Amino acid sequence: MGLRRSDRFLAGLEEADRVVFVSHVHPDPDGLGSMLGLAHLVESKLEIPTVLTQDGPISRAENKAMVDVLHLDLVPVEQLEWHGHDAVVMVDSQPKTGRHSIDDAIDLYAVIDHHDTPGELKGIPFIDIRPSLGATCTLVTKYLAEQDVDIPEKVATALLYGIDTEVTGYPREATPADDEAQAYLFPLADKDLLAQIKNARLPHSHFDCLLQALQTSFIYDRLILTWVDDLPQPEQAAEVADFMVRFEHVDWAVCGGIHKGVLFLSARTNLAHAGAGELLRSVVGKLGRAGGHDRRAGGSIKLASTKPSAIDDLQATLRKRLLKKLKIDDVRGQRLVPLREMLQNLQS
Ligand SMILES: [Mn+2]
Repeated sequence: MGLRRSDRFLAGLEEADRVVFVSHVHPDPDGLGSMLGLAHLVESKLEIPTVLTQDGPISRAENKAMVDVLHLDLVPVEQLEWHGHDAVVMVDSQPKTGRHSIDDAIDLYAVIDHHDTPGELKGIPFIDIRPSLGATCTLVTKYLAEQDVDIPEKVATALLYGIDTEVTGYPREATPADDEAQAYLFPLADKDLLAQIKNARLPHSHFDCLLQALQTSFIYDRLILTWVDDLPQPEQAAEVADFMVRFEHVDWAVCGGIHKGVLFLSARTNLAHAGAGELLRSVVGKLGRAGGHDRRAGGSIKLASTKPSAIDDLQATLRKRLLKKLKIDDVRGQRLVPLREMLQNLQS
């Protein structure tokens, strides 16, 4: 019988003194859950110490709640003291995709991911990338099941939430493997903690941002495009796009917003096989970076200037490219909420 992938993954780690897990910036539940699950696998099977890192701030309310409620122990990646015999495992992302702040010179032992966006993988001993899967946590759950490792409540809860957040849209970006993993984890997870995470309390800024988003949304045929001046946190662009794509008259929602001198973009579609990641990547082009999945994509552009006129120009460029890619005529957009209604609301 041939070696299973989880056997090969573990075999390559036997000589390591420590296994360091890294993921992408703006850590999300799939990345956090995958790190936690693999760390549990390594500790159970090899008894080698592990470190979970955090790349940049965790900003979305639910993600912060996940870290608090599950007491995740994360070391800021910039504070980590690297040792010679560290084995470094990257999850839910690929090297040199502009999504990490770790030094590109650090050698990786493994990349375990499910993104369409290709990274630089040359020389990496262990690679398991399955873009068909809804979540990296699904792949990690398979490893744990294959190795017959008991999954503690905390780990099961994190993995289940990681998968849950990746397969919520419609049409679902899930395979039977994602459903199997969820069914496997469900009895093991703490459902109360899960509910606490999903219903995390939201800051005032969240509602300010939503109001602005409603007031600045324009419809172009099957696309709704939203610009937000001040994103309270980068991931709110995705939250806005998730909200807007449910509008019954559109197939695509794109939201762009600015946070600390960077324009963050998020795209969502309700069309199957839309290649959203690749579409956004070609819209952004050399202006910045972008990528993602079939129906969900994200990107960012460092602003050369934060002058309103420069931002207007950039938005116009992106809008033109987007409309062209989606084969929509570049005509004046229609406001989601007409100005007249906004004024009436203010007066009532
Ligand atoms: Mn993921």
